[in-house]
Amino acid sequence: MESKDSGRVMKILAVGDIHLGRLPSRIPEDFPCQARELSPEAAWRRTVDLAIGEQVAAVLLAGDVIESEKDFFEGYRALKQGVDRLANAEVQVIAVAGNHDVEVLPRLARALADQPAFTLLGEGGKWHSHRIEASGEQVTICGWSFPRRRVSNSPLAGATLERGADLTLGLLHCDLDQRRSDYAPVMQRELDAAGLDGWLLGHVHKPHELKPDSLCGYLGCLSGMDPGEHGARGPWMLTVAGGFLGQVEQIPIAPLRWERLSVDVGELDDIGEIDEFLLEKMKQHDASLFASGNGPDAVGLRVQFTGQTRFVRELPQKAGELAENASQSEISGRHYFIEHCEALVRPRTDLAELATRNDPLGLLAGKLLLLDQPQADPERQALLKDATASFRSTLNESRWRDIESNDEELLEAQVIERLRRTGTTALQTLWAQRESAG
Ligand SMILES: [Mn+2]
Repeated sequence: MESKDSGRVMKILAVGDIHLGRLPSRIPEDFPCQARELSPEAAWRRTVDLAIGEQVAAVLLAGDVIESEKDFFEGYRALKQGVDRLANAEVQVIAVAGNHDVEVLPRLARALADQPAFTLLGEGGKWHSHRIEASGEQVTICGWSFPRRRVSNSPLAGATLERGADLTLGLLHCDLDQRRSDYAPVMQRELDAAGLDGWLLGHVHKPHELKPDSLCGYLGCLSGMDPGEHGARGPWMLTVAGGFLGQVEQIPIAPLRWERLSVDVGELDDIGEIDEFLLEKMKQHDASLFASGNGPDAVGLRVQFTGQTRFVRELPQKAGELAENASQSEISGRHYFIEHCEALVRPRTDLAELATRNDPLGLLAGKLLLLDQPQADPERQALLKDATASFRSTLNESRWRDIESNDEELLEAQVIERLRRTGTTALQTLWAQRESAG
């Protein structure tokens, strides 16, 4: 047995939004793993197992640990069970409250008042720090908790953070680089100016690619709850040696993973073999993702058929069937279901050739070709200008407004992506009609 002091390396496990009390959406009814086994609670149990198994000195929780006050009993029980197990294994738990658990986390802290292993940092919206010592290393954690559900000013405004002589990390639930937000808006330059050695953030569910040399960013949610939260999810293992951060690594232990798979069907010769063709691509994808182990129990897959094919007429219908049946398969002991499937394919005829036709198909092919023209092309510019104006008038989503105000390049990329998608779908339909007409 290794002792906690062996190797002179301190390990810390950092955990983003858990949302205990929530269940993942869109799991098929007859799926072998039920939503409960794929829940944030299951991911939290695995995180506790990992922390104990790896003998970490501390587990950091970056807020939104519990979904809401109405999940108090269930969420509270799951959190407390984990904290008790960690405490018994002499692992400290240091948490800040986010906008979802503004009341419930302080309540837990009071219930655990006799439990020195649990620390709620920054209660009442005041910065506090806490020192962890293990393996001859010292790390100071500076944290701030939401004092109420909505906070529209920066938690760093007017604050002076006291760093230790040792490695000092910030733990904060906030809305990074959003000037106007009710969820503790913070600008990157404020974090940079605070003089700490790194920042571990909660709130946004998509993790950043965190690196030890400039550690700053979102940990991401512990477990993806819907298809929008695709990609690897899990806690982050940090090692500290000689007063410096060593490794910073995401451990993808969430039991459920959402994935997107683009399948080029150009090589498909027989539409009757599409299921086998897709399964083969899924196996390749599985092998490339989970070669090193640590795979999830279940994968919800969003499939997109792409490429140039003879089966422009058949594939959209086939995609619809696959999605409607939530088709399931087992690969390397993992249960897959197809959450969504769509076809964005083109006929084998070149767009340039189609564009010479004097009909709607030719007109559409011409527009799609414009998207690939150089930026300076006046016709391309005119197309994008019209499309941007029409998207702006139809879309009133807040994310669209943010993009509009912040980033012209990103807006243009999104307009192009939308045009390509709607254009390709329309081309599919027109081509299929033409084929049906004989
Ligand atoms: Mn949040």
